[in-house]
Amino acid sequence: MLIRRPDDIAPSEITASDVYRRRREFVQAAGMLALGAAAGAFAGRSQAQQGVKFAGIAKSAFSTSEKPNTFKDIAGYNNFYEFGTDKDDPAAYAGRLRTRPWTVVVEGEVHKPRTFAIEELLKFPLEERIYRLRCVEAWSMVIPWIGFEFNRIARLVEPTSRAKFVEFHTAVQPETMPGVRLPVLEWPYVEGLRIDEAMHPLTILSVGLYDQVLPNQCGAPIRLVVPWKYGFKSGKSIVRIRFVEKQPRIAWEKAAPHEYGFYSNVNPNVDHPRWSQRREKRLPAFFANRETVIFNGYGEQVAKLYAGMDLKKFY
Ligand SMILES: Nc1nc2c(c(=O)[nH]1)N[C@H]1C(S)=C(S)[C@@H](COP(=O)(O)O)O[C@H]1N2
Ligand SMILES: [Mo]
Repeated sequence: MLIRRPDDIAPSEITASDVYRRRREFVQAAGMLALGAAAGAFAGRSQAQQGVKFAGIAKSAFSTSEKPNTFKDIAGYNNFYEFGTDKDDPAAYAGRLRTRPWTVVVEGEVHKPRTFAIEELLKFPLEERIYRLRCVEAWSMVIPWIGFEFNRIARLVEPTSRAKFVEFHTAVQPETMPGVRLPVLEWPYVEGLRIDEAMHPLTILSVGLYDQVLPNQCGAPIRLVVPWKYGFKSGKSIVRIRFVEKQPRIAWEKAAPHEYGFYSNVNPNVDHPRWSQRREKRLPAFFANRETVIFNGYGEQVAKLYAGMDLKKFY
């Protein structure tokens, strides 16, 4: 979801060579990192977790019965701008992400701030949650996540009465992420939820998919998943969670405030300024011929969170 896509920018504003140059800058940045990675030992270490398997994961009643996409689809077509803006950049470059040691700081308006090592988080009772994921760009997938409800963390840190929102800060590793050298978004990528949205049982932190640890390109070692909202609300590679009083300004809102709002609930009745949200392309399909459902089909569980709110205004 580039702020403006080449096809709707007048040729007078941007030339093919600009696009080519930006792409080349990115590839150069990535190439420089590859040399660094080959020279240092960290490349091997960073990949040590990839492919590690889980066993005996409980099934969740919150799963959809729709057929999940293949592992190849899910791990081969990604948005993770820290590794580049093309759909295949994350799979190509995120192998270098260092996922150990990894901690998640939980702080702000809480009685018991705490730093969790990823090893502790992996000991939470994990379940499989098969969810639809609908990107604001109008493609969708069905993904069998492994994870736990975010509210488990919240209960341990005990939010104060002033905690009205939750911020999710994602990792910035300039030495492994070629994308953060370019001003595509403000880094770190910060996302946020209202506290009742965060505490909702459908909101999970995911640590795996299918039977293995999250592939780096999907947000290893831990990422948020909020299935009734557009995909960009689901921040990847989370390092910091802050309970706050004021509604945060999120990464895409800062980049393009007329296009992306804080709530970003999936809604076929509220078009993106540059495209319709009526339909979606369910990968690997080529055409957007599937009707998009309000709240991505989770309305029965979540519509009550927005009772009395004008969803056209709070988009
Ligand atoms: N840190 C970070 N998180 C991110 C993004 C990103 O660029 N950086 N992209 C978002 C978008 S736009 C989508 S659609 C989902 C995609 O998740 P997936 O690649 O696992 O399907 O991740 C979201 N989380
Ligand atoms: Mo997205």
